[in-house]
Amino acid sequence: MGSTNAEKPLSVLEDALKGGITCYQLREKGAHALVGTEKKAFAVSCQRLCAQYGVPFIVNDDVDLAVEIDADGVHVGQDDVEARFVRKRIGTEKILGVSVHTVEEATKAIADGADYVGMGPVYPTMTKADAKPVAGTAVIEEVTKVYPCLPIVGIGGITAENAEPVFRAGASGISVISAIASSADPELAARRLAEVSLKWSRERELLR
Ligand code: 3NM
Repeated sequence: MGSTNAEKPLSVLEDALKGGITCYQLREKGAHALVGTEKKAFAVSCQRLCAQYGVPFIVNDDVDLAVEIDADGVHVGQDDVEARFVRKRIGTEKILGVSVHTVEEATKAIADGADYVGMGPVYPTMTKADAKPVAGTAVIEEVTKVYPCLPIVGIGGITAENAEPVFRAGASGISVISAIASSADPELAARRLAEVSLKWSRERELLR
């Protein structure tokens, strides 16, 4: 059997870092997910790599692990431990991200102390088995109108080619898995995504 990207996640991460990703979230889920000491060792390896590139390292869902290894932040979904408890646990210096799908959930996330919200799936995705129905960009636009200063990161099926409407709707960033991890050239894929993202952050500055 040939080596696939899925078998070399650390080298994919390093390529992505070289390509210019600005934040990394460890999301160790699914049938073959690492657990226990293996998960911790892998997390620490990812954390060290991110530190070398000055990129924040965030842990999805596993608050105990994040605290244990002193990660830069935690991201939780609506079905995970409540964001306000996470904020209490990690303190004010760490990054807290919350997945939201409505203005009401965004309101609660802000009250709970979220630094940013993740919104998706914007487009169809094969990556998350229990993803909600495709939401498009309308709800990002809606949340942006109510909370113009809230950083929103779009997720779900996003590529460099279809990212523009996500930024147009008001997202400050995009979050991807397969666009980088399933690419034949993860560094180039990350570079293209970083370029699109940079273009839009400049555009936003000009609109201010
Ligand atoms: N969360 P890809 S969609 C992890 O809608 C995740 O909250 C989603 O992977 C959400 O970039 C998703 O490969 C999968 O589509 C994103």
